[in-house]
Parts: sequence; structure tokens; C-alpha cells
Amino acid sequence: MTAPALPDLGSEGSLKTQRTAAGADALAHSFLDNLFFVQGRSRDRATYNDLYMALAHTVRDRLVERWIQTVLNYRAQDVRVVCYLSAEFLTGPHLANNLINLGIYDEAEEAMRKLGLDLETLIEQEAEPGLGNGGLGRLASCFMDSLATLDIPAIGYGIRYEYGIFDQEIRDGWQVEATDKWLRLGNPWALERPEDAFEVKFGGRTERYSDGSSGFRVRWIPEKLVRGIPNDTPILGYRTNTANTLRLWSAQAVESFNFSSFNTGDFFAAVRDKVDSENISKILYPNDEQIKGKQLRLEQQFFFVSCSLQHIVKIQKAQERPLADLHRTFTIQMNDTHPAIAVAELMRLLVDENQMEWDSAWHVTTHTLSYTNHTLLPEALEKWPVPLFGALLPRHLEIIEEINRRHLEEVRSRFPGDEERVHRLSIIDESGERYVRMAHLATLGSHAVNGVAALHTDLLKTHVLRDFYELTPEKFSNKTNGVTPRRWMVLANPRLAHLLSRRLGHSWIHDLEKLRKLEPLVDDQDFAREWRNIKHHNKQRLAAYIYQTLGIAVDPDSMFDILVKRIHEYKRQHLKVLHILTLYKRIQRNPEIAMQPRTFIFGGKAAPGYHMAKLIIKLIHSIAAVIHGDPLVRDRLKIVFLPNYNVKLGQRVYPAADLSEQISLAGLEASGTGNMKFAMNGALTVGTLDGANIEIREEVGADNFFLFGLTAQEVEQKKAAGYNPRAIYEADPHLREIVDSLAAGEFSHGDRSLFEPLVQNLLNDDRFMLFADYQSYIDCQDRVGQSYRDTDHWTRMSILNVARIGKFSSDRAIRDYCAEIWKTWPVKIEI
Ligand code: F58
Repeated sequence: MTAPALPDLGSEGSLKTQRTAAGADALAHSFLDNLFFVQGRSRDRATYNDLYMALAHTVRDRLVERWIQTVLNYRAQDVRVVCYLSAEFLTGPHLANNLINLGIYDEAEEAMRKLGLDLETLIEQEAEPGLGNGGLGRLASCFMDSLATLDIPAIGYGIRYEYGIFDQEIRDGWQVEATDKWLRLGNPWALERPEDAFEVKFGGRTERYSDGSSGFRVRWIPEKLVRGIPNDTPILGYRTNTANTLRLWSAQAVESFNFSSFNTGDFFAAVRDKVDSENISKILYPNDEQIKGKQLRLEQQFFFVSCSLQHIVKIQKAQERPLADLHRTFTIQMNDTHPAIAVAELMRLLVDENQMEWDSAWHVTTHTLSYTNHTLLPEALEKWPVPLFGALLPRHLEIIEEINRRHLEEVRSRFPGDEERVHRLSIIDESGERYVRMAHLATLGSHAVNGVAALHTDLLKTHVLRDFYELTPEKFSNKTNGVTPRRWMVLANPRLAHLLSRRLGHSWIHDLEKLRKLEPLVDDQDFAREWRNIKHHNKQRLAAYIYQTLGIAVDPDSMFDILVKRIHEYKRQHLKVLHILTLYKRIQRNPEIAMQPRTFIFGGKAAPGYHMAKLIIKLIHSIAAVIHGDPLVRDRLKIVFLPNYNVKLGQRVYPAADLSEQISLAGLEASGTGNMKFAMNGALTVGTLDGANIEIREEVGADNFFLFGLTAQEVEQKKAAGYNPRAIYEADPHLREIVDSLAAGEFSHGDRSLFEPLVQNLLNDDRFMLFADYQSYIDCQDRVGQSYRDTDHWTRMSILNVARIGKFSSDRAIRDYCAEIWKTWPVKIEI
């Protein structure tokens, strides 16, 4: 039976006021209303979670109007929409961010105070949506914030993992993983939209058929169907009406039961099919070498890409625009190669499902898609075994083979006789077992390819994608990363934000270059004192957290020397350990030695299967235990490992840092974004010439940055000449002493085997060249220690770091993408 035509329900005008008013009294009223009617709780029985939920709904009500208006506006006008495809969005908690962007933080605080509640406590209740591993996922979320703030029409597409990045616990110094049940108490921010679901095909076979007119076409007869359900979260810009959508797909079985199994009486087989389908969005893969060959991972990628592209095509048709103009309405950014299957899926949707000719479809595809690379590590470049790929996506393999055939034909005509080049440029790696190289597919299927910092882009052009650069240099450009000052300054460091606004006005919050106006204040003693007081307050706050969670008392007057990021050998957390051990040995040798007291703070997760990274975590805990047990040193050197480092913890950590450790081996960190978050909170950087460190140093000035280590070029030369770490070890008595002490079991209760893998690795291979950079790092840290004692000078450097950090706002990054890749423009939303 068809439903009757919908009646005209009139406009929302009359519904608006009660749920959207912004004053403290209105907020308090809505809060109590939501507690009762939405959360279904009486005041006397309410838990903290109930109170958090009531406040979240109160805030969401104030987003909805802008959100609906944004969508209506985009429909009505001739707009160009950015679609950001990313397997990860590490959003961080929403409540406080939304209060800030709505401009009602103070009012909400007052409203809660009037009810006898503390806003911060409620904010703390929110579970972290850990839908990302680290920098790449967090970048996607900073970009969503900036897109909305700049009024750029945009949709973020990804996966709503039921379990996000694992929770890290520490037992006896070892990392132990626990599942992240972030949805346990519900998620008030997302709306499920089952009516807007799409079906995704998997497996099966293809078949040719004649369409009667233009010849043969191909049809894909899948073995399995899965439904993608959208979960939409509004992403509001800062003090603007634009609320874009973050659409995360969750997988659902198409039928509750597989009826053929059910009818044959195999009840469990029927249920297993359902469970298998729904597994697709169950869990986020922790970055891990073991991802290779994991079919479920490829299923996840295809699942969210297919749903997203089907949605895009549906919008285009609903607007009655031709698919041949898809690239005029939409620009689709692939965040690394995880969504690279989009190249083949868009071709399939156009050619197979919409009967477009191949050449036109290829034109539309390549003009719609663009690709950002985030890694230079060869082992992190995605490739899929051809048999696995073909079994799961038989039609896509055919399409890729056809794309490749045409591509290689062109290569051969441009470089006759150069079969080596043909092999290097092929989408299919044929050097042994056959693989689909996803970075090649993404590059070929895009009109723009970018790296995320100047050095990284150069290295892409000269190494990783060199042959593609020679083929189509015009595709390549750099887009240095940025981070949002709303979350990483206003929210994380409210005292600093207040000081800045008092002196500069508020405009710096969406125009970060305005911080330059701080420069004249560097010699203002009152300002410098306020600056130091804020840092001290933030350090006290972190110290209190450390004491509460770990029972370790740290001195806020010591230097907070911080290294937080994923644990990886190339990031060289163990180089930091070598520094700490060097200081320890100095004190042991000379107990009277003058030394700047330091608190070394580490945080970061190791991939569950990455043994060396887990051993580094154990090493940090082991040296902490020995050093804290030694009365001679324990007041000068403190070591803290913060378990379960995530966005929430980052917000506590960056504002409290004196020193930011960015010590990767040059040429390996694509950009880094933590480096930016530290510097914009007034920490000084000790770092190598790697990733965005180089540009940060250029901006803040070489005098305000502690540089050490080999350059990327020197790394390459040294490797080519035959790097010998053991020779460095043998020539340096201090290095020898600490390495020997590790090998002798001094930090492992005499157990010589525990750290042997690490020691042997450094002596015999040292792929990340810790020994080569060791002396330079120690010398540099000695300069850091000296500088810190000159408080006035340190404060001056700290202020200059903030004053000159404007370039690293994600607003700048998004403006660059808009101007040079997306060719989009802002659309103001009127309410
Ligand atoms: C990071 N990549 C880069 N990958 O390492 C970092 O230099 C850069 O600043 C950042 O991207 C943003 O451009 C990164 O975080 C991942 O987490 C992958 C997720 C999927 C599995 C493999 C790792």
C-alpha cells in the first residue's frame, strides 16, 4: 500500500525558541527538560552519565537547526561539495568543542553552576570516540572542523567502528590491550538514518551481456550483500551557522537470516552469515604490519567507499544533474590509500550501473578524485594479493586490469623500450607473488596527489612516487598539515586563550596569523609573568592528574619534557631513553653535578603485534623503576608513562609541556601534527629536520628551536656508504656504558635476556640510526637544559613560538586544498 501524500506541516518557526535559546537560564531549563523527557530520569536518581546525556542533548538541540539549514542550503544552491573519504576520524569528545563553537561555553558553565553542577565534571564523562589510530585520523577531524568554520560545504565519510582503538592498560610495565566499548552508554551526537541505507556487494563472479544498442556490458553477480546504515554527526564550525555532516557507515546483514540455510535447518549457519556481515564495522585495525592480507580490512575499505559513492551518485541524480558533471558538483579526497578502491568503484558505478562510456567515466573519475599520501615507510604502502582481491571484488579487479592496460600502453609509447619503467609504474606488482598496489591506483585515478609537509612531498617526488612524478608532474603538490586552534588551544588551554583574547581580541581563533601581534609583547615583563603563571598552572593540573592516576608525585617546577605519539621505532622513543640513561649515569658518576631537574613524560600505544614497540614500553617502565628507587637521582629525574594516550589526554598534556620531543629519523615522519599542538601551547621543540619540524623551525626562527641530528640526505648517504652502528658504540665510552648496562640487566633485575632483542638490534642493524644521532641529541639536550635555567629567555622563546605558529592552523591547510585542489568556495548559511 502506498502512503498518502505528505501534508504541508508548516515551517519550524514556532518550535524553535524553547530548544534553541542560548542564555544560562534557558540552558538550565532545557537541561532539566532533557533529563526528564529524553533521558527519562528523575533528578534524585540521575547518575553522572544521565547528567552528561541531558547536557549533550541540550547542546545537540542547538546544533540541529543549523545542521538542517546547512543541508537545505546546499540542496537549494549551486554548491560544490568536498567529500572527505577516510577510514579514520579521531574526533575526540564533542561536548566541550560544540559549546565553544556555539559560543555558549560560559553560559553552560553558569547554567550548571546554578544547578550545583560542575561543567568540567560533566565534560569528563564523555567517552572518547577512538575511531582512529593517530595522526591520520586526527587530521581528518581537524579538517572537518576547519571546513565547517570556513563555511565550505563538506561531508566526511568513514566507518562507525563498534570498537575503536583498543584501551591500553599497563601491567608490570607491559602494554595490555582491552576492547574499547565507546558506545556502551550510548552516543547522543549521532543520528542513525536507516532510510538512507545502501547495499554493498561482495564476491561472486561477473558476466557479459549485450545491452542491445552499444554492445557488451558487464554485470556483477555477487555472492553476498551487506547493508550500510548511515550514522550522521553534525560538525559545527566556530561561530558560524555551518554544520556539516560526518557520515559513518555501520554494517548490517541484509536479511536477518540466510533463508536457504534456515530452510535446510542449519540455524547456526544462518546466524553466522548475519554475524559475518556485521563484523565489517566491528573493529578498527590498529596499525600493524599484520594488516597485510587481512580480508576483513579490504572488506571495510570497500564497504565504506561503496556506500559513500552510492550516496554521492544518488545526490547528483536527485538534483537532476548529469553524471557526466559529477566532478563539477563533488570533489572527493582520499585520505591515504585506504579509500583508493574508490577509483575502481566509481568507474564501475558509472560504466556498469549507469552505462557511461569508458573514456567519459575515466574523465569524470580522475577529475573527481584526489589523493593524500601520509607515509614514506615502504612497509606501510598498501598492497593486496591479487587472488584475495579478485575473490572479494572480481569486477574491480577486471576494471583495474583495464585501467592498467591503458596506462601501460601510454607509458610504453612515451618511453619506448623502457620495460623496467613499465614494471615500476604498473598497478600490479609482478615481481613475485602478484599484488595490487593501492598507491599506484590512487595516483593514477586522481587529478591531484599531495604530501603533508614540504620535505615529505619532495621525497614522494624523488623516491616513493618518482616514476609517477616523471609521468605527470603537474598532479603533484604539497599541502602542509595543520591542526585546529579551537580544540588544541581554546578548549585545551582556556587560560592561554583568555590571555591572548584579552591582548589581541578574539580574531586569532579563526585567523591564527593574528598571533603575530604578540611579538611586540615579548619584552613586556607583566605579560611574561602571566605567560609563565599559565604554564605553571597547566603543569600543576597535569601533575595532579598524574598523582591521581599513577600515584607518582612530580614537581611542577621541574622541566616537563614530553614525548607523546604512537610507539614506533622510527619515532625513536628509545633515543629518548638513551638520553635519560646518559643523565642517570652522569649523576651516578658525579652526585654533585648541577642538572636541571626534569620530568620525562611518555604516552602512546604500540600496535598489539609490534613486539619491539611493546618492549620499548617495558623499557621505559623498567628504567623508571630503577631511577625512582635511587635516592641520589629521584628528585632530579622523574619518568612517567601515561597509559592510554588519546585525544582527551592530549588536551591535558600539550598545554603543560615545556619541551616537545620530535625526534624521528629524518626522512621518515611524513609531517607530524603533535609538533604543532605543542608549539601553539608554548612548548619549545627539540627535533630533527623531519616532516613539518623543518617548516616549524623556519616559522618560529632557528634561535627558538633546538635542532639536532642528520638530515634526510645525510641519512641516505650514510646508508649508501654502509652504516655501522657497532663502530659508533665502540668509539663512544658513554654510549657503550649505557648500552652495556641494558645488556647486563641493570634495569631488568639482572635478566640479560629481556632487552637483548633491542640491544642486538641497535648494535647490528639500527635501521633508525639512533647511534648516529646520539651525540648530537645529547649535546642538544645539554643546550636545552642550560637555556631552561634562563627563565626570561625561555619565556621569550615560548612566546615567539606561539606568535609565529599561525601557518599550522588547519584553516590555512584547508584554504590551500580549496584553492589548489578542490576549487571550492564558501557558502554562508543564513538562519
Ligand atoms: C600519520 N600517519 C603520519 N597513519 O605518520 C604523520 O607524520 C602525519 O602527520 C599524519 O599521518 C597526518 O598526515 C598515520 O597516522 C596511520 O595511523 C595509519 C592508519 C591505518 C593503518 C596504518 C597506519
